[in-house]
Amino acid sequence: MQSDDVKAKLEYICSQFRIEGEILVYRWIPAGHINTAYYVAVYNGKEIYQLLIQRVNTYVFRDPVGMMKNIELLTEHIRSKEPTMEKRRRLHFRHTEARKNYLVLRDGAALGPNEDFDPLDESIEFWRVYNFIEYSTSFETAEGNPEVLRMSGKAFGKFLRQLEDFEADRLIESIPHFHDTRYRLNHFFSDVERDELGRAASCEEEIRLIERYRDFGCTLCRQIDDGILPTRVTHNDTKTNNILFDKDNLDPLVVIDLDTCMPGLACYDFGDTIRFAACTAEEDQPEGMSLDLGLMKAYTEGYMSEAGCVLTDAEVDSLATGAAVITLELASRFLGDYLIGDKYFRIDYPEQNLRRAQAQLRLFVDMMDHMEEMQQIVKDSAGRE
Ligand code: ADP
Ligand code: GN1
Ligand code: MG
Repeated sequence: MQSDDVKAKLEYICSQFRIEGEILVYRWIPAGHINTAYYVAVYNGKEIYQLLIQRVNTYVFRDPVGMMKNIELLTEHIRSKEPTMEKRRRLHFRHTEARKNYLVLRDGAALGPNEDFDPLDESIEFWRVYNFIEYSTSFETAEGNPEVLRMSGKAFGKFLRQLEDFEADRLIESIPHFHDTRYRLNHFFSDVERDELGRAASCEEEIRLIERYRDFGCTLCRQIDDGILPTRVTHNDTKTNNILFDKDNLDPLVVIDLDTCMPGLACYDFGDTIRFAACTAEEDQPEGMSLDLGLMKAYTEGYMSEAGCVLTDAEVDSLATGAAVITLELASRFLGDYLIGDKYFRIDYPEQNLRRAQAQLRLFVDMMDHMEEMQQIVKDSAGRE
């Protein structure tokens, strides 16, 4: 889109959300692989409003209305735990005239409040608007800083605790089978079999590695089947760029990107931050990628200080395995997307999904090589016999 078109579209969206005034500044926020976010500052002659305006990816989220209902319920629940919470510690969604916390456009024009739409229709756009959290930062990598991990552990540990008493059946599954690793791996191998773009030959080594660990990848699914691991409301996308921290002192202000909150495993939430931030390279950088046990220790200590009182013994025992399994699962998702032509994850260059998969596989192998040390870190931080 041309920049004038973007500004005009953002202005139209603001008007639909009953936000009056002129847009002083706007900029695209390049973080995240799924949605498209803009920072927008609006001046109404008296005050400046800072907003986050986001287009939800409806190829990924096929029931965006149900997902927005989930987010409303979750943010209300979290607010009810801390009613005096300052504004910059909570997400507050704007509503349209029809009192919806989202806006659907078809060919650029607003749909009526009860008009149906097909999320896969390319003329459809699904938008939402919420408060931009000022003076905050988030981390694309932890830059080797254990404090970033410790504070992230606290943030996601507290998030788990705050949702402990939330009745999971009030939520829809915003992405069915999201962290069902057995399903993910089956899906991956059927994409390999179809090989619709003839790309499988260029990544045989990676496919073989995933095949070798296919059974290990199903470990936690079996533990759910056997009633060993409970499911609970989890975030399911616990990267450090999904926490907003105070710019000065790393105080975690708010956990964001609640799109994937639904019933899941605590160990996947734990493990996903380890995968993303307790490592030595970026997500698409296989060169030099390994696990950083020092950063993992900092995260585990922070996480346990908040979530330790909630987790069962079996959940504690599953944390280190969760890190390895979620890393393998994501490798299969990146590689699967590469095989089908990069339809799911946004890419900045042609082979990015392949490189992302290679980096995750390196990290996975390194985690498997250090599994005992990882388990020891969890044991020490949990302080349980
Ligand atoms: P995605 O699903 O694409 O990852 P996010 O909701 O995580 O989208 O938003 C992308 C990025 O935008 C975040 O990583 C964060 O840097 C920034 N961001 C999102 N929400 C806010 C907010 N309310 N205030 C400030 N920055 C935000
Ligand atoms: C996506 O949207 P974002 O960038 O926070 C993905 C996660 C992956 C992650 C890998 C809805 O998260 O599952 O772990 O990329 N989100 C969705 O970086 O699929
Ligand atoms: Mg995000």
